Amino acid sequence: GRKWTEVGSIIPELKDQVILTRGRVHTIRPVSKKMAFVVVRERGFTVQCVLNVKPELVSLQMVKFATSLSKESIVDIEGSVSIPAKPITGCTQQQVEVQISKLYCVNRAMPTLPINIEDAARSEVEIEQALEKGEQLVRVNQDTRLNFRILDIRTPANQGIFRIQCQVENIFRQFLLSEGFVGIHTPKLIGGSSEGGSAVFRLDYKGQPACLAQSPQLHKQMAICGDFGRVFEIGPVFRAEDSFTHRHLCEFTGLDAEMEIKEHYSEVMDIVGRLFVAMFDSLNEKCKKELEAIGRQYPFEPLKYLRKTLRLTFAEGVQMLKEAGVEVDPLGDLNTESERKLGQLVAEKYGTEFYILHKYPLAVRPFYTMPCHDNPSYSNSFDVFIRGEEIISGAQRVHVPELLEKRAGECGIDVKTISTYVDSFRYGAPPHGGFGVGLERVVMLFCALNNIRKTSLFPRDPQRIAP
Ligand code: ATP
Ligand code: AMO
Repeated sequence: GRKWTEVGSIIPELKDQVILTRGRVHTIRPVSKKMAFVVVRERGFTVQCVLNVKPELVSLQMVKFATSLSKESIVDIEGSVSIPAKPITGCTQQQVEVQISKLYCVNRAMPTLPINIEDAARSEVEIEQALEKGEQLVRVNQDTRLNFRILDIRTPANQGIFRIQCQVENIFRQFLLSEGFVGIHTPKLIGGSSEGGSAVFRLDYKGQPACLAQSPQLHKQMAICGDFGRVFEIGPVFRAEDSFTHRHLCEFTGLDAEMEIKEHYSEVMDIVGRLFVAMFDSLNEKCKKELEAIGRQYPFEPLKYLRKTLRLTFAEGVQMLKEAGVEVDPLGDLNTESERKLGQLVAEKYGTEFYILHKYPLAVRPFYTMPCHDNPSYSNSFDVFIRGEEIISGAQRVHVPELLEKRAGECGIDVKTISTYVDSFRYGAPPHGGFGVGLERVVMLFCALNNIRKTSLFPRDPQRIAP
């Protein structure tokens, strides 16, 4: 086969070489009957290509044909690489141009698309400025973007977001494998709710009541009872959320881990801290282009984090809030607003936007959470925050069946619905703990985005089950 060059790889070093590339028609600008510019885009990268009759590279018909092509059509282009007099500001490949010798349309897009990619890729700031100048443009709203998601995800920022998502998953897997964790898969069709209570999708399982798993919680713990020592899972999680927020989905991707604990639940927090520092380092190093693309469309600020992850107790957090004039119930949960506020206070005081808050009040944690041995009003549990929003919940678990039954009862759970789970602790169970990460939240918050729908390829929320 012939050698193909990706648009993102067309660089000044290729000067005078004839290359072959495939991409989409991003824009077409006819200059005269004899000349036209075609910006070709491939996966977020753009290059300016020139059709010019003068050096007799192409015919008049070719120029006419090219200017009739619809945006987003797929074209093959053969041409030589040249260096423009001035950088091409609108393109990612600013220092090069391609002098077209052949152009072939591989597949035509319909002439009028529901979303203009150029408009969809513009930054909010740019849009405001353009509107002030009285420019005609179509502001692409979130619903339109999601309705025509396959067009929306062609923008450079979106291409970046989903490559970052892939890297988050990759680092999660690689890091845990290197720490002796085993990847597992647990059932998503289960007999009872795994997190207790509400927000569960119920369904009929061949005449038996069943649920879509709200987490792999019960089965990842059972895997520990089955002697895997340390396990992780990457899989879908279902939550029948009632309300429409910027950070809740009805289906998301859970990154879960569970491990034996030798002495203290801090062993779990230690893994979390090191895992995420490794992840952020890797994202900053390996996803520079992706972060730049996101920064061109959204107001991105790099995440501030410390080499050694900060841990504060819930009580310390409550105290910090109190000193800042925010009263919260010391034995209740933090609401979204106080979590945000605490995030700001921590960033000011400690210079980090990533931290762990631990020893939560027992009353606000799920039934399987281990109470603190020295003060049963609190629990061996933690949440982890990025920029003041939760990305992880974790805890040591109750591994004593009698206590587990008691706690389930106190939390209003019918023990019969989870009897096989409770029974798995009757055959000898090691102390253990773990955590669950929301993948879409990590990407949303690392990239400083304001809505979780931006980090889900085809989001499912209380109002959306298509596309
Ligand atoms: P977790 O389930 O681990 O707590 P989460 O981020 O989904 O993760 P929630 O338990 O749903 O958190 O809620 C934490 C806090 O966020 C609640 O105390 C509540 O104040 C706020 N919150 C949760 N859901 C909503 C919602 N739908 N609308 C507004 N605020 C909400
Ligand atoms: P939790 O319910 O806190 O804990 O969920 C773990 C993490 O998943 C993310 N998350 C969500 N993301 C998008 N949409 C939602 N509706 C949503 N709900 C939660 C958050 C949250 O931190 N079994 C425990 C984990 C454990 O203890 O191991 C659990 O499910 O980032």
